[in-house]
Amino acid sequence: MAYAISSKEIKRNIEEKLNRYFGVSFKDASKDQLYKAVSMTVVDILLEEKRQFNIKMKEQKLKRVYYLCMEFLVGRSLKNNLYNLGLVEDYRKVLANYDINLEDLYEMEPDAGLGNGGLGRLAACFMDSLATLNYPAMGFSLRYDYGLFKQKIVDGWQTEMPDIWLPGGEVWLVPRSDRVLKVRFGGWVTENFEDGKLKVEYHDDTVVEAMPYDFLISGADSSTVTTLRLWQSRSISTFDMKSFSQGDYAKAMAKASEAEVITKVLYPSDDHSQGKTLRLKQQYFLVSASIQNIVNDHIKRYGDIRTLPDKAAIHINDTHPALCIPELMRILMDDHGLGWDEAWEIVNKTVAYTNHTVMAEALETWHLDLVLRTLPRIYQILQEINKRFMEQVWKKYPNNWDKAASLSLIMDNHFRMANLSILAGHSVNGVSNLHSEIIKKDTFKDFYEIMPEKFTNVTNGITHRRWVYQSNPRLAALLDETIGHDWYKDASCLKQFRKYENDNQVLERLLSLKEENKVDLSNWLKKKQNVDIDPKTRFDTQVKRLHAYKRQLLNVLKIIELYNILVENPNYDMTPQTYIFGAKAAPGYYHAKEVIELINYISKDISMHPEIKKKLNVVFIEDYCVTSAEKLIPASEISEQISLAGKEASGTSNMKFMINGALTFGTLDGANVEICDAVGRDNIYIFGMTAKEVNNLWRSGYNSLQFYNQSSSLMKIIDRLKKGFAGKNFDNIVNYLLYLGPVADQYMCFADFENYIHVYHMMDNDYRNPKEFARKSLINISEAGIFAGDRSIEEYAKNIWHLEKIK
Ligand code: 26W
Repeated sequence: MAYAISSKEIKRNIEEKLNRYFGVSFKDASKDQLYKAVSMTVVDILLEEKRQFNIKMKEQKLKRVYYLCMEFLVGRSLKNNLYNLGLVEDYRKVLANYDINLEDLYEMEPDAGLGNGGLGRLAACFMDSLATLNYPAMGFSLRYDYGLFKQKIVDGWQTEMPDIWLPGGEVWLVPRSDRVLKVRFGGWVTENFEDGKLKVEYHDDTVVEAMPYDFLISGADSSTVTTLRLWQSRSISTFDMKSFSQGDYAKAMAKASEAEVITKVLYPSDDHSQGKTLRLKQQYFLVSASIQNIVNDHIKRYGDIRTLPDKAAIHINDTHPALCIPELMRILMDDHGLGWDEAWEIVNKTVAYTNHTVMAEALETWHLDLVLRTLPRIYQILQEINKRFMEQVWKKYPNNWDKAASLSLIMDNHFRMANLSILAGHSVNGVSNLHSEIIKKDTFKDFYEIMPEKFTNVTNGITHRRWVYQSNPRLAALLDETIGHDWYKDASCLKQFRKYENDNQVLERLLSLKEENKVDLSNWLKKKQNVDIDPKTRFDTQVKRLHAYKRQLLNVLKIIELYNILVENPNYDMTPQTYIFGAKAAPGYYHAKEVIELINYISKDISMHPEIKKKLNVVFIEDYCVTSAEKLIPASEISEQISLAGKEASGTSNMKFMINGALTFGTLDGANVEICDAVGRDNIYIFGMTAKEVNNLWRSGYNSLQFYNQSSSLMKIIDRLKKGFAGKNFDNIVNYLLYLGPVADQYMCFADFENYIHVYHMMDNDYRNPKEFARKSLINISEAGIFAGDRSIEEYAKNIWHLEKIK
């Protein structure tokens, strides 16, 4: 049901915003002003819905989930909100009267890029599902001034520019100066007992203000609005007047900037915990403000802190917000006078944790000294948690130093945040079946042994409304025509599409709509990067963060193999194909940047050889982000998901491609395994080692030369890398691939290469039969329903958070 508002009102509302904020009429307004004015009217609608929602919440007194995450990769909001409110056509008509195209206004909006990749986009998809399914929920994160950097490719090399999103993104943020809180850092603490009660005093600490901004997220056809509260850090004493009067301007500003820097910028790395003070401050700032907020609200609503677990589920999305555990302990004990055991039980019943990575270097740890200096009270509490836990462990496993070492919250003078999260919470989940098994049997096996009841799985999901309905309107229309519109709210209905797997007309439609999407993508790319791609070629896409474990390099090896074949034999009979890459590398990740450079140089080399380009093209999409994903995915035919088995926790772009009818070309890793189960081996291209085989090979010793010496293809590829592309050689990458050493290929590209090429030829063969390929594509769409975020959220709500829907 659409939100009830007349065209007249819409027009009047926009006019009023234009007039009030920009002093212009429809006629004179710039596109940017129009985008902002239109967005402001949408925010007003959301605020009205929010008000109604608050009234219902007050009456129904339901338990809520509070979703804590350092990242929310929201992307654009105007289009999404208009769709969710059912107001697209109404707004379109009003604007058309003034010759304004709604699509042009969408393009004015900067992405809210407050996340690195999968983790952050998942959080954003989940907000959509929570609102759509009418679950009481609130998200908490930081209001970074700069989101994930903008990527500029300069002579093939990634450079980073600040992502200045706020001038255009600010319209979505509702400042809440009525809810400002304070967060303390540094100094030292004393503990005294007064009248048998613990009294903790802080000395020489620095107090920073947390100013909330509410990002309102609408549900699809639902009156529920989910608030994503973003905290901004501010100095309390903004200005040191004395220093200023004495002419010391830098000092006058110093205090303020020290506070403000906390939420200045998102850390651009998702592969490495670097142990930086500022990052620790960011994490504590988020959790301290959020937990205070949660506790204050609870006391206001229910009066008794002891009932917190009945009314609040606190979810920590990966370990980044894990300090909410000692922070909640601190508030319960120091501010509310609870004893340790009572406080610990409340924490345990309230907190749940999702793990999103098993990569050792990404599992966060914090140096004890750093925590002591930055958060002295939190340090004491963490030490106490560990002491009590270790006593239990020692009792259970007397003199077993191995168990003690693997379970302890402290190792090598570092707090281990994953161990803390598992111990303190009541639930730990992985994000795909395979990943959850690896967590139990390998990564955290000693925890699983003593607390198996905590471990569970919730396979990731995506919001199919944004990723199909909004971004692939042609496919959405075909689905509506064939199976009706129910799939929009219930993705399991997509199964009905399977009925058409032998319907020639529907298969034709699928093929032609993909072609039209490919033409759209080609035009967009021409405009964006002045690059030509031929929509008549096969579009084969790999878009994700650049990481050695995701093996973009393996894809490149395949491309070089094809390149070599074409150089040797220009008449080689081959399906014309375009390889599309999009990837940002962490700024300090040199190898990843070299892979980006290699892709760009291959692309350049090919553009100098038109006879090759006709059959084999490579493009690198600069600055891959949510908005470019929305254009790329509906136009893709092959989805490359080729991580080394056992390394990708789930993947979520694999689901987005699948539901848009692309066929997965991948390893048995993360959610690929479940995609394979859903569509059957005939409708997916699986290659490479299983996770078990990977472990065996690694343990027995991977020697790249063994594979190299047996493969003339690999030899030629290495020769080509040495010779170079467009005049540049890639010796570092040769060394990486060939030799075991500090920069050797621990992700074993060579071991999977032969099978990758073998399966490539099978896929290519199938592709030559368009009808058959379209049938496989249809089956992928039909079976994608289980990868809807709505399904994931129903599982979290039922099994982990124990929520009821708002009536
Ligand atoms: C401390 C640095 C850091 C920052 C971010 C370490 C790890 C992260 C994230 C947890 C990495 C991440 O985004 N993981 C991805 O999460 C997705 C959602 O569950 C999964 O689909 C991906 O497989 C996983 O890589």
